[in-house]
Amino acid sequence: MRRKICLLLSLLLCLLLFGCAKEPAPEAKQPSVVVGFSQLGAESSWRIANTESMEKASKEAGFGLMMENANQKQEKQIDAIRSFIAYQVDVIVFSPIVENGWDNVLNEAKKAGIPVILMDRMIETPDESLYASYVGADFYAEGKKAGEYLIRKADALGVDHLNIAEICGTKDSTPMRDRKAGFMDAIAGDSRFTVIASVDGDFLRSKGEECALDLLNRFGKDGIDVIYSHNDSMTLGVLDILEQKGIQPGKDILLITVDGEKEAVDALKNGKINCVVQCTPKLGPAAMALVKSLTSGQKVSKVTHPEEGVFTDFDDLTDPSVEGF
Ligand code: GZL
Repeated sequence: MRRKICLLLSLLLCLLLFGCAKEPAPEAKQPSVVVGFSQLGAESSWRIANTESMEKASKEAGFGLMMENANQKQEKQIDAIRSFIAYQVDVIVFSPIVENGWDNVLNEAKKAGIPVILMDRMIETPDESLYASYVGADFYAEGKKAGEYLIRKADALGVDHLNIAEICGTKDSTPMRDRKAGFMDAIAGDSRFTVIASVDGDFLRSKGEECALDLLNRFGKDGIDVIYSHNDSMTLGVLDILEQKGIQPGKDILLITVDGEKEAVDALKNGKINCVVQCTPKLGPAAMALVKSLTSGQKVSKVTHPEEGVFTDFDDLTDPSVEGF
């Protein structure tokens, strides 16, 4: 009897040990392609929407995404690129916060055989082989659209002269350099316009407020007719200050801005902003299409610009196509 019980117990033990052994979990499917993405920060709604676009597009493409946020520090972007090289990602995508200072680290990526895609911002380099492609706005065209709007507005108002204050984005960044250049070239030679100041707002709403206070202290509300601001975040900061001072934005002082975020387009619809030049943050799909081409050994174009428009107070703002991101 004792033998039978022992036999039964051993049988039970075997069942417990081996019967419960599940099939080994299938290896979690590793992505076929891994992208190292160095994002420059989270300074504006535009930047946050851009990050979301990259995350969504990489997921839809089935690519792994290693993202590092540099919080507006170039050295952190350089460190992130070095970590992507060490990890041997398939492609590096990055938005250079400023145009200069990238050649060394991009040469390291080149030596490692990792292609680099510039997204949203350009670099200044004598060696164009350091990057495979640029996908992002034509900032010069955006600045020109802003200037061309102002000419049209001055014609419509029949004014003899307008004092313009410019609030600039991050110093030495591509959007700052080219939005300035496009705007100034558009209004150049028109004697109705005087640019009385160009101040640094670093694309931040808080600095937009500071710039507005500084400009009002220097020139008074009657000394400024137009504020041209390189992005909506700074413009919305300006708008808050003008209203606090009892100044009617869009009427006492014309506001021209770039990006096209919802809050700015809504302010345009409410007559508080006069012109919103579009700059789409939704670059993720185009960036991932470039990744796919590069990892399939296909040639890619050196520059890809998205379609972008402009909304102004001359438009039918009830049209559903007039909307922000
Ligand atoms: C433009 C982008 C700029 C946005 C700002 O493509 O680089 O940076 O205009 C953002 O809102 O901070």
